[in-house]
Amino acid sequence: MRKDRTVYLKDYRPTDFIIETVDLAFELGETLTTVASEIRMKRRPGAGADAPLELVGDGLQLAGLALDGRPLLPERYECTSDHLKILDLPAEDEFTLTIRTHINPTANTQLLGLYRTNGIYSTQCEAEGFRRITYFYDRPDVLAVYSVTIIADKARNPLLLSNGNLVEERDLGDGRHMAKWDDPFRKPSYLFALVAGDLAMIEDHFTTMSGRDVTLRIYVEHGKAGRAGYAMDSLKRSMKWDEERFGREYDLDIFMIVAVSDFNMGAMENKGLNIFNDRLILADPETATDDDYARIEAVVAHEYFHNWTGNRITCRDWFQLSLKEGLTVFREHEFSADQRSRPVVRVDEVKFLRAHQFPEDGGPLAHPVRPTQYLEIDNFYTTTVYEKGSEVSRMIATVLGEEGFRKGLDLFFERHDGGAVTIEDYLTCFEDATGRDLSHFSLWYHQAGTPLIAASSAYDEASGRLSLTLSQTTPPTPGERVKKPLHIPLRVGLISPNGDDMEPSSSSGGERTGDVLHLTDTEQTFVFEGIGAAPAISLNRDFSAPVRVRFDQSRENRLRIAGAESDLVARWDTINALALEVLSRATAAIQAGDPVDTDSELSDILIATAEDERLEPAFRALALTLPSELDIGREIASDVDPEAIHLARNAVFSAIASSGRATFQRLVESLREDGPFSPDADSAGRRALRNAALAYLTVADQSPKAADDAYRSATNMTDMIAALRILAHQFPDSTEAVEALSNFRKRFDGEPLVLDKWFTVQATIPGAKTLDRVAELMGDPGFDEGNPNRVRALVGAFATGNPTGFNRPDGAGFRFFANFILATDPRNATLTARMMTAMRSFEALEPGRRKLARAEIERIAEHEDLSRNLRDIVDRMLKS
Ligand code: B3K
Ligand code: ZN
Repeated sequence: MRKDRTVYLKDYRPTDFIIETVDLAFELGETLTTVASEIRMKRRPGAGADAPLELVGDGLQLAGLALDGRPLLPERYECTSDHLKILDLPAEDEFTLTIRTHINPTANTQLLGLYRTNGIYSTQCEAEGFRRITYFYDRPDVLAVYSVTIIADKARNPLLLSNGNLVEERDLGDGRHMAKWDDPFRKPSYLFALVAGDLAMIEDHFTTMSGRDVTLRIYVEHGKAGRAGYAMDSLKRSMKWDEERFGREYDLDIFMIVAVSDFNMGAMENKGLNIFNDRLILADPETATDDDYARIEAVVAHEYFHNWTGNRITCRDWFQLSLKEGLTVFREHEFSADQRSRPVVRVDEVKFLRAHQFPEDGGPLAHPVRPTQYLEIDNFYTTTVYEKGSEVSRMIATVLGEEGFRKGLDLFFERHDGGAVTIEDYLTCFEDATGRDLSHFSLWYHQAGTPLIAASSAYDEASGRLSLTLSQTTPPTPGERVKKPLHIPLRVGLISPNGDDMEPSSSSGGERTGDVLHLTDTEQTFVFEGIGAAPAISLNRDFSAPVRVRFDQSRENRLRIAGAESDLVARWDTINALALEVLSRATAAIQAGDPVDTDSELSDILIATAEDERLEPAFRALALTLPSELDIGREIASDVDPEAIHLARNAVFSAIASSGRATFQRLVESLREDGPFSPDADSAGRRALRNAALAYLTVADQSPKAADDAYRSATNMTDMIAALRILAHQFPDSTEAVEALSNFRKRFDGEPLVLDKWFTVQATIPGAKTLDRVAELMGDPGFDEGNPNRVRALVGAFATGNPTGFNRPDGAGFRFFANFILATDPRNATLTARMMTAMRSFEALEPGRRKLARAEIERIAEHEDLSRNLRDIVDRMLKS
């Protein structure tokens, strides 16, 4: 029997001892690092006088233990690699505990705790990595002031970094040197960081709103400093924006970012010393795409914003994770919207939420934004906690209005600075600041599942009255069958026959604030008076609530929204929904062996939108981009046949390509890149539109020529990879594709981040043959199975971005993937557990594939020695 280690929210209780200060001393050695941790602590008033001190470890080796400087006798403590229990501690007085541990950073392939790869020592402690360094109260509600001394060989590690301010630096005369860092801000252990090694650096400065000078440094591999400029620029803009928008000022004298190449996720907000995956720092026009630039800007901002939402105010326990992550994603989204085009940024967020969070919420891994139990907290860094959590904060802002939201957040910062708090504490601030009762609203944090809103309307011309009936249901999720109605703020637009917005003279049936309808019951009918003509009704403008909407409005009304809606998010959404309908119907026709109706009305809207110069290019590109095969699969939702979807999408795509050929050619020619590259959003939008048109043009011509020309003449990575993708995906066997792929490989040899794009382009070539290619690419000298970026770019992209290849009807894709997961799990469990979620929607597949997929998941589950991370995911996937 495996031991059940499930952690429950209801079991939360504070620690028996309070930690005041922690002095850490690291003697860095590649295979043997000694950590001395001197913890000043005292018994918490009210804790039992004889309660023992219980600290956690993970795979540790104890090398010494002393109380107030005197070694502890073995009968006073119990110690295993993951537990240290000390008895007979003073009832009242303060005492100092000194713990020495031995760790091996080179053997640490999990990339959690302190690890050394590529000659660089770095750390990742969130959520539970600090316990891989020393025995500690490794939980977010234990806040302490840290000082860190690092000793290491000077030639190999000229750089010694930790949190806070550098207070001492000294040569030790024996080839080693030391540095001491003090962080004056109390923090939890998950925000601890250390970096040592030899890196290049760029430096800049920022003057805060109160006039303090902050030194900004970004450390990268030697030779890459020229690619850190955009990240630095993003950092300065983030600092400024947070002052202006939320009144938040930076608090230390120095802010550092280190880019490392082996990193399990995107980045980490350690106090004063952010550590980043290098793909989210390094960018120049020749190696990074517009999407890379946008991601870098967003993640640099996100980690910086954590300094207030996460670091100054942290979580009481990990169940509150969305308190920092949801809110910080919301701040990041608002930043991106202010830096770029607001509607385009919002559409991208909606696409992401639907592609990742909705399936999570509708599948076996569904959980509330604030879960109540977990087996492995690392598996809860999910799109539900992050992105849905952000949408919940956005809805609070919609319910309270911008001013009310700001007041509530100001109160949150004032009241809880320096604290470790809960989501209830967060909500109470908004209630106290505005007087609004959010108790019903708070259900968004506790109930899982994506609500479905069904709408119907009736208009009476004689009275000018419009009735809109809205009902809500939330499908059952694991462990929660019965759902309650939520408070859903829905923005609504009424659009007149000539395309203008219509204002009702009055309304009834429920609360309405401006254009927001507050749906709070299972069913409500809102009645609007003074409506002069039959309106088209645009529901959930700006995607004001993370819900699905079913509204069988006339096609005529929907075309009106698609052509004239002033809210561009809703306009895009309607165009996208029309496309999804056509594509789903086409798929059914393919399955039935019937002719496909490619729908000329859809082509007309797409082409007209692409041509409409009143709209910004980035929006036109979004409208022109057909839903992906994965999007169509999610729309169909059950008995999904990826092959039929692929054929259907190609048929519709070709029809649009032929009817719009002239438009596409014009766009490709007129949007040709001239002048020096600029990563700004407008320029990126033009490139996006041109590349979307290029994909259609090559299909219309049934020739790779235009893409081949584009590949050869590309002057930046965005255009180059777009052309390469068209060649490889649409003409995989052409000489042009083969040559371009080999040219790209040679040209970017020694550029791992660029080769990742080359891996991904090939891993996502549709069709059964791609599996062999993926297996072969794992032997490419540029592939490294120990590097998470490489693994995600090749194997991850195959599993998540290649529906026909991965879901091969013979199950070979699943088998290959399961073998890979089993082989990689012992090396890096965070990575395998995360990758495994690629199969979470297997129940939606048609019966043949579903059975094969299940068999592979079961084969994984049968292994006794899976990591806890992977065990948790596969068991939950099979349980429902
Ligand atoms: N807080 C980190 C994520 C840590 C993930 C641990 N498994 C990055 C972020 O969300 O900003
Ligand atoms: Zn975050």
